[in-house]
Amino acid sequence: MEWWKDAIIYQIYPRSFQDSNGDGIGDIPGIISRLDHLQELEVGAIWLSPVYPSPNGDNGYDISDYKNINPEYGTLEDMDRLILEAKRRGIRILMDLVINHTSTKHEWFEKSRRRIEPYTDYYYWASAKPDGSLPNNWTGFFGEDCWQWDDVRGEYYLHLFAKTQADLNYHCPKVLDEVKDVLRFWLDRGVAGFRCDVINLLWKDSLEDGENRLALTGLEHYLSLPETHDILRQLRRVLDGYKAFTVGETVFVTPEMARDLCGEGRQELNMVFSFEHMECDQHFVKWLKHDFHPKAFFKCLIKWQKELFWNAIYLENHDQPRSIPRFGSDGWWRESGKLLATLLLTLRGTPFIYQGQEIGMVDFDFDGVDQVNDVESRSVDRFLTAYHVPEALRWKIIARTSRDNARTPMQWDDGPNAGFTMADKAWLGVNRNYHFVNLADQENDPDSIWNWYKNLAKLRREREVLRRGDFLWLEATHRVFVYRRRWGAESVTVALNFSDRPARVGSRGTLLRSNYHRDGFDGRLLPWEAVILEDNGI
Ligand code: TEU
Ligand code: CA
Repeated sequence: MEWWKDAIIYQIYPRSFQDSNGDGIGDIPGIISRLDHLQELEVGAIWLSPVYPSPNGDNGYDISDYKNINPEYGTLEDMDRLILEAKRRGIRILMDLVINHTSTKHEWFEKSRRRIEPYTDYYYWASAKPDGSLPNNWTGFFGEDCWQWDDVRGEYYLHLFAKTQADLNYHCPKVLDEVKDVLRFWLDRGVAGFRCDVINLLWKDSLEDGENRLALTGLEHYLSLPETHDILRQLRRVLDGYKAFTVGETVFVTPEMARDLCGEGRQELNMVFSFEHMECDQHFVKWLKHDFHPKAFFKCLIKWQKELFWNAIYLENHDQPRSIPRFGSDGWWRESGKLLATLLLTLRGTPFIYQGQEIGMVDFDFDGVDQVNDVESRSVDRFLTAYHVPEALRWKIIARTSRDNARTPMQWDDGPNAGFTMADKAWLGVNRNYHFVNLADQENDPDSIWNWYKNLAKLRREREVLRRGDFLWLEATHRVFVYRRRWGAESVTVALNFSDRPARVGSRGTLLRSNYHRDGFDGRLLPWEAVILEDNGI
């Protein structure tokens, strides 16, 4: 079986993981110094959010040089050392491949805006409509329009994300050649594969107006088009030479679209990050949240478990608020943190753990928007201000949805700045709760969230059924989720109580794990209890 079907993958947001030189910014030597932590968690691969040179308009998702390392994070030699040191611990490195757009500081863009060949058409350039309005009516992912005027070129360029992130034009064949070159550059250095940023948006079929939508007008002109599939198959040919792995970040995909992107035999991606389960607590757009209803969440997970043979499983990443306040309960922090760990590590697919999740880190404790760095949050704040939304409401919306909730520095111990940096101040506020949410404390506590993650990682390694077994749901009510994994003669049932009240389930079996101290299981679950049962005689 492919390594990635057995592995747990860990996502690092380098800026916030570990600072080694006291400038308040996480870096590659810092990551190297923490590899033992990841080895203890039995991590098989690390997905590194972007470490390339970048003016940090979107913290690395705006790349200005694909073949180098951001000096804030280190050097190419540091990167080589990371690859080597990780390998010594059985850990592979996955790079973030951001090829829908580049930074407007990239040399390609600088040349394109001056019409220097062969770069002239590397981006989507267009002039205003005859009436002087923007080239089309599309709207961008960060809540604002997606055309920016460039004085040098005398035209507008397309940016689906921030205005410093110009979309690459794959109608120009040279662009794909450049990307293939980038792949080879990193694969030759020993990386094992890539997480591919917004990879289902690459191809724009035309720049015509889109049908008006509440959000993302224009979507039908670029969402998972056939030419994007062609591009992915071409990239696969390069990747195959290295037996490399890819997971695509794919927005707005249905299970059907996902199967076309990562189904066996498609020769495109190995798996995708789908978003549907992350959208079940929102109306239309992520800024309009409603209460979390576990049942809708379970139904969505079941649908994806059934419809896709294999996929990426995740509850957190650098774009989403933390999972405990969102799907669990602050009041039952430890129990619900362990319950969510149980869900993540017992569904079928490759689990992704996001830094800090393994110690139950929660959302930021900022007081106002001036403490927020996230380009998306700032854009949304401008948008809401333009619509005269009062400040208190704006802050409420942003505090609940900001991507910075997941980007505060990793909480290693209860020393200054949680052991993240020796500087007086970290680049982004450290959560004051680090005095009681930190790794060092949890290492000494057998009942900690950290030890629960370790314990389940071990169970997953020991029990093939948890990795390869098929998935069958047994109960999905407004608060209880029960499912079975089966592999040959092995059968294991997982029962989860997503509520502050005791619950009953129909399943029985020999207790393998509970996030409470108990000897046997009679069908009664305590608040936020998670149990794993060995099924007898099925
Ligand atoms: O994210 C793409 C994406 O669609 C969202 O998750 C996005 O962060 C936003 O919340 C949409 O409302 C990827 C990266 O993960 C993200 O960090 C980048 O900002 C984005 O692409 C642009 O590269
Ligand atoms: Ca540093």
